[in-house]
Amino acid sequence: MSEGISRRGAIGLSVAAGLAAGSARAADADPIAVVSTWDFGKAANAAAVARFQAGGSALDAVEAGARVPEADPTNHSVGYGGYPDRDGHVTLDAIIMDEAGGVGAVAALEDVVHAISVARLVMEKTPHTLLVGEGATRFALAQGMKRTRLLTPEAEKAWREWLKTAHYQPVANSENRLPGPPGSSRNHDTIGMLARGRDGHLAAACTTSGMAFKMRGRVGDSPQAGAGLFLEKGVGAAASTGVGEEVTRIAGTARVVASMRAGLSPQAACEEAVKHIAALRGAAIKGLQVGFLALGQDGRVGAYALLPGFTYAVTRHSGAAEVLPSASLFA
Ligand code: SD4
Repeated sequence: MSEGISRRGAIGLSVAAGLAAGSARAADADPIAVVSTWDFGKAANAAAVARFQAGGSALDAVEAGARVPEADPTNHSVGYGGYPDRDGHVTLDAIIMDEAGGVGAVAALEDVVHAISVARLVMEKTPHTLLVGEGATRFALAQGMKRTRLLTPEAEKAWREWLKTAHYQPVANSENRLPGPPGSSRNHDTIGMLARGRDGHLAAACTTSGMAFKMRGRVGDSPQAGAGLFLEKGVGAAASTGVGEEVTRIAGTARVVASMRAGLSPQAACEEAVKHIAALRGAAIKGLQVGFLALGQDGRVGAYALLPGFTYAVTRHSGAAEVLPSASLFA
């Protein structure tokens, strides 16, 4: 009997959801396809949307998008051209997630450019969710990926300059400090990317070389499910950027998604997580940046940061794109 009641309830709900989705579709013939962190997310989003338009899945789209900054030698905190750790090794962190609980990640990966593709292979070809260091590189090479020296002459020069003082201090919004024209940033950072197909299917990816001049072996939030990236079918997805330790402490993106599951909008969920970090850490986070970006199952977007300066790129299925400033807790 109770089974019958709940089944009727479920049918009622799905009809209501179907009607709501129908009117939302009519109101929005060109829904948001991809959102990603920072100004340079726009170029990555374009590649993701091209993949959607070619018939690719949301997972294909985020992989294609994340590969754009990975391959860009002028981008100093993702992939090729990333700034090294304090010992001069470029080490990459990446994660990809799908709706079926699929998670693949790599941490401290060396000598392979496309960490996001290695992460996808971890998800699809192994029984594991995360491979690190030498084992991750060996796996990537065994899967046919090319060995590449990731330390570019420019990144090596910056590292040698840094060695003179060896002062480690994360700089807020270094991602968007462009000495050249937009798109030629010297210090781009992590890309977190959340995609939603026209069919409503979600996928998410994050890839980074982490904090410049980090301790050897340091892994940030980015490749950790629930810290730098999280996705839950029927709820939405979230990505983070900034000082990864502050995100990891609170399982930041798992928290954002849990808030959305509890009924908060993507915007309110990002705000709640940022405020929680501030309340928890007080003076310890002075001058540090953390930003969250969220995409609801219904296509709504939220973003919020500790400090001004966090930006995110929003691209629709038609390819129409904009870069928006996130609101922040502190001025
Ligand atoms: C990390 N969260 O490794 C990354 C870095 C980042 O914007 O996102 N910077 O801590």
